[in-house]
Amino acid sequence: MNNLMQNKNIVVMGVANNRSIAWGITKSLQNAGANLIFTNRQERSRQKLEKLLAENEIEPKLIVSCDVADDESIVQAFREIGEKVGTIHGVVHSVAFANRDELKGEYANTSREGYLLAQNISSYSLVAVTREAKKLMTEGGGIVTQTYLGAERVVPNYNVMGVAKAALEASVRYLAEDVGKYGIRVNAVSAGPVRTLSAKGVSGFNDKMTVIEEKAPLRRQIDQDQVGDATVFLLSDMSRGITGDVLHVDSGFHIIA
Ligand code: NDP
Ligand code: N5H
Repeated sequence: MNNLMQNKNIVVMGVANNRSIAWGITKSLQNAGANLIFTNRQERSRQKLEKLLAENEIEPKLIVSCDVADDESIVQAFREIGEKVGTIHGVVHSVAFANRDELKGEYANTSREGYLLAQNISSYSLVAVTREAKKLMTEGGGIVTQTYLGAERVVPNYNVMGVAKAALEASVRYLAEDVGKYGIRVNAVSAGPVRTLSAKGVSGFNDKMTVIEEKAPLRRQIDQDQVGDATVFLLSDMSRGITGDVLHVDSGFHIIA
């Protein structure tokens, strides 16, 4: 246990099950003494989350429903958090979505609808969330989102999601400039491949895992806990001089040509 996040109210968005990156982050936040507030889209995820919290003896401050595709749902979720919790000190944005059939083959085949869907859920949502969260972050704090190397390089099959993550990373920089004057920092963690529900069944995932063990400087996979600890660092005062940045938690894979 460390006290990095003692007395800090942190909103975690995107726990679907025990494999979720947001669950790794939850465990790290709990270890750092944070008070936790959760948002879910699906009722099924809420039930999974409640079970996980009980099993791990974590007492959440609040769980609210939030569909990031819907502005009113985001406004309502943060309104409820404001009413029931008051000031918040951080947000973990760990949500993304693209049509599975557009996460393979040629990127040029992406439909207009599929392109906008990926941008909407995976990138624009951070803008809308930051706007609402900012109102409750009256003592400053941190916002951290999750990205992937496919934003910077062409990674086969990542396709429309790579373009959405590129927009997300650019958004991190523009948002960081907007909210820096209020003492709020915005950063992203760029994780290596982690076997989660989202990753299940997507083409080429296993190959990406194998190549990390072969080529990354650390020659080993990363896991949810490593992403969790790095995310807590970016939320905490330890990173008080860092904003608008992307921190790679990928065993160093991104530095290799
Ligand atoms: P999970 O499947 O565990 O989590 C994805 C989450 O996105 C789910 O909790 C889901 O909520 C949520 N979500 C999707 N659409 C919406 C919506 N409209 N409104 C609210 N929530 C929504 O997968 P991961 O943990 O892998 O993904 C988390 C983040 O990490 C994503 O941004 C992903 O791109 C990123 N990432 C993942 C990597 C990996 O290898 N797994 C690598 C690098 C980055 P619900 O369950 O309620 O549907
Ligand atoms: C190069 C790769 C492998 C290929 C691309 C994978 C991209 C995955 C990201 C998105 C988020 C996956 C996705 O939207 C799946 C959905 O179409 C279907 N799944 C669901 O609906 C489940 C039930 C719910 C919970 O999922 C969501 N998202 O709501 C990238 C990999 C090496 C790394 C990776 C997997 C990156 C990433 O961004 O997740």
